[in-house]
Amino acid sequence: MTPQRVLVVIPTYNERDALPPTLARLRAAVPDAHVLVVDDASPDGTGLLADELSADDPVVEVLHRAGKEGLGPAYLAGFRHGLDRRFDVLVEMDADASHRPEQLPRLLEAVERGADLAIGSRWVPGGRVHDWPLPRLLLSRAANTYARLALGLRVRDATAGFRAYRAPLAAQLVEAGPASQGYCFQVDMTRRSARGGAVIREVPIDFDERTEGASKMSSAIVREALVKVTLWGLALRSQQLLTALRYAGRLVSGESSQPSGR
Ligand SMILES: Nc1nc2c(ncn2[C@@H]2O[C@H](COP(=O)(O)OP(=O)(O)O)[C@@H](O)[C@H]2O)c(=O)[nH]1
Ligand SMILES: [Mg+2]
Repeated sequence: MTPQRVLVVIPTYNERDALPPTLARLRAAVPDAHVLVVDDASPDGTGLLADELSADDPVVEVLHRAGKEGLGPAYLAGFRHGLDRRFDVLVEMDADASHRPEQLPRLLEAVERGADLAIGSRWVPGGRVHDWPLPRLLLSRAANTYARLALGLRVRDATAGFRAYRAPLAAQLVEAGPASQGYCFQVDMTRRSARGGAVIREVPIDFDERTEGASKMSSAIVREALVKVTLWGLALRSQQLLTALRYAGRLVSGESSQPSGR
């Protein structure tokens, strides 16, 4: 099998202190992977710092965006960049080392074994979260339970942000465009991948609380997720209802067109 060309897309917003150690760990753990930092004009100068890191390392590139537009648009822009350059696998990874770069090979192996989407999962056996405050743990569990129920997903960690997409699936998702700005982008991508029949594998990972910088999670992000997941769930249920009604209608008309035998 020919080695896969891998692009790790790292979105950044004010990650000046977190990015350099994460990048160093990633380069050491998976030296063949290329890296694209997607920075939304971070006021703390993360973009400039990323340019400096990129100048010292030919496999590191930086995509500068005009302003903070959210995680979804940043990832889709990064994927587009990678697809144009014919990468085989597009990886999502946070800048704050919450995702251990040393565990990326697990995801790449799952893709190599046939997955279209490998998800680094906190909520399958073997997955762990380290040092997260209780409210964040509860939020993640609640969001995943709601997403699974509302959207009929089998995935245990639909909000996970450590992922590897095979290029054809990434291309489909990029073409469809973003339906979400915040972190529900991850649920959206999971939902669309599952609906399109993609092979999805969850791989257990360790998720570490960040030690540098601050989380960009906000109440607006939670609100968007709640509204969007509910709307997607309602759309799915009405579609299922329509399909059931059509099926029932066909059965009834099929029966009535049968000779009665009398
Ligand atoms: N480019 C870009 N990156 C973002 C944006 N919001 C969050 N990020 C990045 O997405 C990753 C995850 O964000 P983080 O705040 O750590 O989320 P948390 O782990 O759920 O608390 C980090 O690398 C952030 O810098 C955004 O609007 N634009
Ligand atoms: Mg984080």
